[in-house]
Amino acid sequence: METVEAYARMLTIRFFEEAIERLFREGRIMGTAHTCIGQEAVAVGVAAALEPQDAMTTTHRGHGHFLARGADAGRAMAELFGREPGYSHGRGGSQMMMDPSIGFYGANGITGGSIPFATGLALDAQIKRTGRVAVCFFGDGASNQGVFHESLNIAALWKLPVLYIVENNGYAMSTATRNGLADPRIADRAVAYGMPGSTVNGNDFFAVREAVASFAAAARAGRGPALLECVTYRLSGHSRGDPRVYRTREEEAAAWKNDPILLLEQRLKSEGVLDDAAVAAHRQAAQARIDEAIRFCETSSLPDPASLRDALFA
Ligand SMILES: Cc1ncc(C[n+]2csc(CCOP(=O)(O)OP(=O)(O)O)c2C)c(N)n1
Ligand SMILES: [Mg+2]
Repeated sequence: METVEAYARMLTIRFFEEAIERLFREGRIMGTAHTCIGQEAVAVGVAAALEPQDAMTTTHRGHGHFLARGADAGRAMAELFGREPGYSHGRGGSQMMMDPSIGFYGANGITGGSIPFATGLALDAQIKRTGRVAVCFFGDGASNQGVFHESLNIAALWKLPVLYIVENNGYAMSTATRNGLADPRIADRAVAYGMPGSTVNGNDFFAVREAVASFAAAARAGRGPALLECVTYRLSGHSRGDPRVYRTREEEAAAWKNDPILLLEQRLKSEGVLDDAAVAAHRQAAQARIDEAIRFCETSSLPDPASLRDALFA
């Protein structure tokens, strides 16, 4: 993915998430959602380093990963609106989106739930020799789940082509990482399984893309899995309506200074890739894509009640 395209995708994610938060406040969408404002460079940095045949799984905070992978913003938003064109025909909502045609094997409401899925996808790739690499996202909180350790062990043992991307965004719900992790350096856990692990600035698109490209090349060459820790900050609340009483507004203001979109804009401007007018035009175009997505949702039909029992397996 070209850098300017990556920048445009980060803007789409940002404005998508801001729109979702606004639509909830206005009572125009139901349920809940976990937005990823502040974490866009992780999503796009990872997606930019992958090949079309690669596979991705995500978490409860997955809109950004899905859009980074190439999902249609209108159809993703339609899922939140409960409309028929949504990725799960409006039946699932925020945490139930997938599209295997773009190598996206789903969000997951179970903390850590995406980790074994990606491990299984990597086993499939290894057995069938497809050259595919599987990538999963999960949070700092999820890295304490037993399934994290089970998955990394088997993936290392069998040299599976899977990349474990932990988004260390400072919090698991209201628990700050300093209160939830015995050792805050999550990447160091890779040592226990004899796989490479490293930590990058997750707000730096280039750092993320470079690290993933190198780990993906090794995995594709049969050298097995890796653990990449992307240190970032969840500028959003945990989920809809989070009053954020567990941290100060001063802390948030400091974190906004490291907004990954601003950092990328500064870099692209300093390198002469974009000027102020181009930045404004990109921002306007991304906002127009989101406004169009909302219009699409509001004019789309709701699922037919007669189809209520379709795709039920219980
Ligand atoms: C198995 C399980 N336990 C608890 C929860 C409730 N829960 C939802 S999100 C979350 C925190 C996850 O934190 P982290 O992994 O850091 O991801 P982040 O929300 O920061 O993206 C928890 C505990 C859950 N969904 N699933
Ligand atoms: Mg977290």
